[in-house]
Amino acid sequence: MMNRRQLLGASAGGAALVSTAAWAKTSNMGLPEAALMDGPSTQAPKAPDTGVPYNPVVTLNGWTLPFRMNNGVKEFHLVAEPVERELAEGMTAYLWGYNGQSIGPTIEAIEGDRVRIYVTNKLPEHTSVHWHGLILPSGMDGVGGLSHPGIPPGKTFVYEFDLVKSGTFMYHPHADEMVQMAMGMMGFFIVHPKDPSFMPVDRDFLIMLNAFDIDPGSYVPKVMTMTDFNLWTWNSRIFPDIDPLVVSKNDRVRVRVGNLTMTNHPIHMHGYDFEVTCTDGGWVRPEARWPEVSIDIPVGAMRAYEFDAVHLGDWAIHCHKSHHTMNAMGHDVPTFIGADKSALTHKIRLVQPEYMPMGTNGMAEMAEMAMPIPDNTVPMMAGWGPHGPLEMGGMFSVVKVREGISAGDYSDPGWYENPPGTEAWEWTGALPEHAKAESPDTQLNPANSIVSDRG
Ligand SMILES: [Cu+2]
Repeated sequence: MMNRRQLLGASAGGAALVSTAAWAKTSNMGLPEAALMDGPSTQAPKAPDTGVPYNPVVTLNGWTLPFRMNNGVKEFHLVAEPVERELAEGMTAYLWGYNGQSIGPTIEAIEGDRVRIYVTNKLPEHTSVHWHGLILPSGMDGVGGLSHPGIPPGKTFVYEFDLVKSGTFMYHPHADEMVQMAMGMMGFFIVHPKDPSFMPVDRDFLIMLNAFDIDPGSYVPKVMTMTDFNLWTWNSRIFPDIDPLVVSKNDRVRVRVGNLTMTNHPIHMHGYDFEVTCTDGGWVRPEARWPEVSIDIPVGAMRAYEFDAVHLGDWAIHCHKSHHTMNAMGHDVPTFIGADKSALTHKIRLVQPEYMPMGTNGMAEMAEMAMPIPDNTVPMMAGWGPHGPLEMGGMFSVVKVREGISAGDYSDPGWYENPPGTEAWEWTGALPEHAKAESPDTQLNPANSIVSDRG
């Protein structure tokens, strides 16, 4: 079993596993230690020190739950509790999660393992844990009131079952589900094949799609929201603070994506075509796979895809619903494209001299503007790349494929430098008549050409 010190040594980022005296006490009474994570940085994968070898998964901005062996049973301890999660630098949310964070820690085990999972409820209401996609006895399925009574506040229940198949699964409450999932309670459950030669990969990334509705300046999600969320997150984290997917050239890479929001998300990755190789129902047989560059992740489902990382570069990976790559301030804003707001701006400035009209030439100016924003929120589209603003937020990250990255190294290699002659350049020669604009202003605003009285 890995002890706390070994885990600290294995962690990659600034965050560290911490433990509390309270848990040391319960540990003496026979429960496994309930590890706690205090920050949002991606933790280095945990290579197994027992059983058959497997290549551990990497939970972006997350971590893997330690376990102990007890007479051949793999024991874990989840604690359902209120947590503070940094969604991005400058924005913290008061969520519910597991073991100190939302999303909860990833559970990793091996096909054929028997697992015993202690679940302690430190929430103010009952909860349960449903093991999504796993084949198990009915009474272990975690539907509060159906499989077993809800776990009352302050109590610990024990789930125990055999992992009869490998694959990509998740866990979440099945008790006051609307509230508990809107508050951030969810995690991955990855079961590695007992045959290490079955579909091995070099890098195995986990992304859980989730969403919150948190007003700028506030901290607690509005749990009644059904569709109109304003923060679209991966593993309870938003771009530009979602860590990159760091890959060494020629690695075989798997990306596993789960969706616990109320809408589908077409996940699009640039630079590659890939094949869907696994769903939460199991592995896809080779003859049943087909090529894609976007994969729609339905609500309450998981998809894993694989590719060989042969193309060097910085490749965007994002949800293709463009509103899902925006942060909180991108909503409820009227469209002004082509509108002449100069007269209105003049009037507003008489009473509000700092007023800035926005959106006339599109909204990209929002990304560059250093506009004051309320406490505890983030700009609508924020990330900066090597060539300027990315104008992205929410569900976006970058796959960084480089030569010679060591196995197990997930540290950010910085921006890719395009080799000479391989980057789009500015044409400075003559233009055909139709392509010429009278001035940059009319070029940007077709509507201006029909506004005859523009000043
Ligand atoms: Cu989306």
